[in-house]
Amino acid sequence: MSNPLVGIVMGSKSDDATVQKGAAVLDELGIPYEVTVSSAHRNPDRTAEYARTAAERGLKVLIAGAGLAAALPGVLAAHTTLPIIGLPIASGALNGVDALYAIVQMPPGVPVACVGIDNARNAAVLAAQILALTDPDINERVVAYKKALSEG
Ligand code: RP5
Repeated sequence: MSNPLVGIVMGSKSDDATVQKGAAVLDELGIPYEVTVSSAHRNPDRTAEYARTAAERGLKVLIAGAGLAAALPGVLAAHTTLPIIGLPIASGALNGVDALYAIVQMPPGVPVACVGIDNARNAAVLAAQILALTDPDINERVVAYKKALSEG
């Protein structure tokens, strides 16, 4: 795969099955990506370093999947100005509602986008749409993807 444009980060290996549904969409759209497991709580230094170096490594947008007290998207956003797409993952007693609230309720000035619980596919499509703004080839593939949706 050529240089990754999308960085997919997840808080735990246990998030992988959900996150991979987004990776499959990026594959379908021919968008290079990298996948990393790094928890905001268990690996705070590594997670910050990942975000701090993401732009210089050529990444353009980050997808961050996490469950429970899902700090990962917000912590990444604290260390980079790249757009972050938060993906709340269903797990634990609150089944993803906790993660949804944690991700969506960022303080003013430090936003992260947020897709629905377990909706990794939408996280990938949104990432593709962001990349499509400046990449005509990706734009063409996104337009074709949307056209296929409209044709059912
Ligand atoms: C979060 O806690 C992870 O994103 C995961 O969704 C959840 C549970 O993690 P594990 O206990 O399965 O590692 O940090």
